[in-house]
Amino acid sequence: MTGLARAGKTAFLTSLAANLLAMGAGQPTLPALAARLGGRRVSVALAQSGASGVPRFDYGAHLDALAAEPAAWPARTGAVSLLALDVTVPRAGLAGQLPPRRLRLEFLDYPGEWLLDLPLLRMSFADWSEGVLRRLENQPVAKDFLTFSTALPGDAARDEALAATGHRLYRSLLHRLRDEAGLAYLQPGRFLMPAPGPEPPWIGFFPLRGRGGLAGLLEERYAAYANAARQDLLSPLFGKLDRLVVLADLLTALASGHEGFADTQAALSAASGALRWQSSWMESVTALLSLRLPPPVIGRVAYAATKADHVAARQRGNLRSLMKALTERETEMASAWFAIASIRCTEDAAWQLGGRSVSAVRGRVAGQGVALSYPGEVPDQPPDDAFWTHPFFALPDFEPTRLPHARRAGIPQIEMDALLAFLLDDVL
Ligand SMILES: Nc1nc2c(ncn2[C@@H]2O[C@H](COP(=O)(O)OP(=O)(O)OP(=O)(O)O)[C@@H](O)[C@H]2O)c(=O)[nH]1
Ligand SMILES: [Mg+2]
Repeated sequence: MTGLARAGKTAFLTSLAANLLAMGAGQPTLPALAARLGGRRVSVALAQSGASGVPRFDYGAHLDALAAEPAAWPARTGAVSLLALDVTVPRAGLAGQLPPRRLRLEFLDYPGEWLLDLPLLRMSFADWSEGVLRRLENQPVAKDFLTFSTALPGDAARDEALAATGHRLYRSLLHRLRDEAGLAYLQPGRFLMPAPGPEPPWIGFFPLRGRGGLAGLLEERYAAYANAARQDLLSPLFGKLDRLVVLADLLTALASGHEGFADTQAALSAASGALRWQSSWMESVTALLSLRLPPPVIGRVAYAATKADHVAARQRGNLRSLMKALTERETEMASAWFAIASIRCTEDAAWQLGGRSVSAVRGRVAGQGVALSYPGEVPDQPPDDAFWTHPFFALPDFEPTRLPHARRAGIPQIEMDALLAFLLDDVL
């Protein structure tokens, strides 16, 4: 399960665990999944960590924070973690007499920052630098870094201190672009979300044009970085992935304006473009390197626009279509698109706006109490220039809905049940 920063990954996993556990206890939390099961009653339990080397997704802490008074959204995630559930499913139809099927469902919270490293694996340092430097040209916050890098002559000598300075400036720029400008298409991802453990020396690079000694040093480091990213993909953890959920917060991207939306669009397209070749690429390389059978390849992908509770039901079809228009690729993977809310915080409400009735939503907004919101008409295609003359209104920060009984009754959601029914269809 992956998505760009703030896409709603932690909320998704927390709600998924709470709702599957509650479903196992007989609660009607995931109707579409229950329909797919056709009356079979599953049992669900959090799996023991055993000898796993990956940190566990802290389901209990996230749920407690959401259920507390006042409720808190999860904090920003700092590392990869794994949610593992043991599920027992009675068999359907004639096989009903056989013992039930035991499944281990493992969901990896894969940082979106790292997803954006995939395109680097097949891109040269020069091409990557060119693309990054061009995207930075119009960024006011990039001034310090660009002043530094344009002052460097194309044949600058190989110099560790210069490399260190450039790296520091570039890395702090990436942080500002993410945290202040709200951008997502930022590479390399491990500069923002470092891999666990001490930082290797080859991390110290930055984008640079030219053919001198310094560019050579940076190119070597870039290659070492790409190699490490490749090794991570080949590790048993990632080699075992066989289905994927990609989350994106398109509503916030729409509200952030033309440039912000273009950034999200570029990031999504780079990431889903990389996934298209990932399966065949991984298959052949692993098979060659280790002379063993290729690992299972990703066979199912669910793409979901998140936080769909910010718009009324009538608009969610458009949101789903927009997600599809942004990510659809020719691929052998079974793909489906959704507009979900992991934690539904609003209800639909009619609202008189400028003399006409619009379908709005009503929820509790931090510091304001209950408020109505209508951000605008969601486009079903990437918006044209005319759209940006009447931009979206800012989205309110809804407080998490009150969940005093989340542990027993689950968490109200939108379309997460349909997403799970698709994702698990073959194993059910
Ligand atoms: N209304 C609403 N808001 C949501 C929902 N899911 C997430 N949010 C909002 O989006 C924010 C980010 O959600 P997270 O689940 O922390 O996102 P993330 O992808 O894990 O973020 P990082 O770990 O920082 O990359 C939350 O703090 C909420 O404000 C939802 O289903 N409904
Ligand atoms: Mg998170």
